[in-house]
Amino acid sequence: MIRTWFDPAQRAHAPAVELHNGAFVPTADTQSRVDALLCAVPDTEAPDDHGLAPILAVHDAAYVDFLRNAHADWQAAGWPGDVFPYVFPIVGRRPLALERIDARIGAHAYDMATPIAAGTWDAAYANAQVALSALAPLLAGDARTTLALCRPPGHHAGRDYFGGYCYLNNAAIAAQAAVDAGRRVAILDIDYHHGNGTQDIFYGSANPLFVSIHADPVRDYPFYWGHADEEGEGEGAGATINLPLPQGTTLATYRPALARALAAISAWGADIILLSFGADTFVGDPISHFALETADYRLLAQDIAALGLPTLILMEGGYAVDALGANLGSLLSGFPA
Ligand code: OKP
Ligand code: ZN
Repeated sequence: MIRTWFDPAQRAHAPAVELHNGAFVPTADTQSRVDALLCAVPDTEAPDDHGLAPILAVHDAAYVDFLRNAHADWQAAGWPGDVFPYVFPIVGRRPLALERIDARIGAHAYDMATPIAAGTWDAAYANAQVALSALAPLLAGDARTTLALCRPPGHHAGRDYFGGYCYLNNAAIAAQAAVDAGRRVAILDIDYHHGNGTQDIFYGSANPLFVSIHADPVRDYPFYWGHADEEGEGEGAGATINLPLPQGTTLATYRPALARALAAISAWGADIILLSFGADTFVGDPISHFALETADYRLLAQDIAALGLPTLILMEGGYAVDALGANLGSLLSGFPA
């Protein structure tokens, strides 16, 4: 059995709607995703509290402060509903000492799909602790595979920004903790969407290695990151690898891309893998356009497990709620405990 961490506080994040193509629509990251994920695992463990320090090793302190207080600030301003930005400093973004919550939020937001609701901070904080707690037995050599049942996801969140349903970057927080423990870390991101936040956080770092297989951002969210020519910079040059694939991708196309990713991870000499797993590559996903089948996840897992490296699986996306448990279960069936 693969040890799994989860915290009920993750349910507290319950934004009502997101803005998409001109209309407010129900958010795709529903609370029902939590129940679907829990169906795939018989038991979960409550996380230990590792505090703010490992979060602040990745995220900007002013951003963390902003995130923690945003909903209270919004309510104090007298506005209803969840916290949404409406103005974005795409030119000249810099840390101005602005006062109003609606002024400050734009400097940390890059989309309008990611409202901050009453329980968002508690859920995001719990997620980070879940990720760190699931990492611990791998660092201690006490497990081969562990699972952090994160929700909301994390891989779109950067050092000081949120977007794509993500607020704190769980994979990046765990990766930095593993690097600080002296490990050579590979982050393998197989969510349908490019993990722009994770890439951005480590773009200038030689460790971790960041490898992502995702829908070509020429056609898919997050559009502005994840193109094949993004390879890292400075000390991180070559430590970012992007493998964009076309819409309609099935296992026949996906598996060779995974083989390339795994060969790169192996050649780089990783001693631990952090797998950002999104089940939104599933054929039935309502917001995505790949065509993997439930049984395919087991094969992908077996390919990854064949590297023989300790692996922390972190949950990212996956919005076909009825199939989410089965898809996660299929993936887990391909990993050793
Ligand atoms: C988060 B993760 C659909 C619009 C899609 C946001 C996608 C975020 C995906 N209503 N925009 O990578 O699964
Ligand atoms: Zn996704």
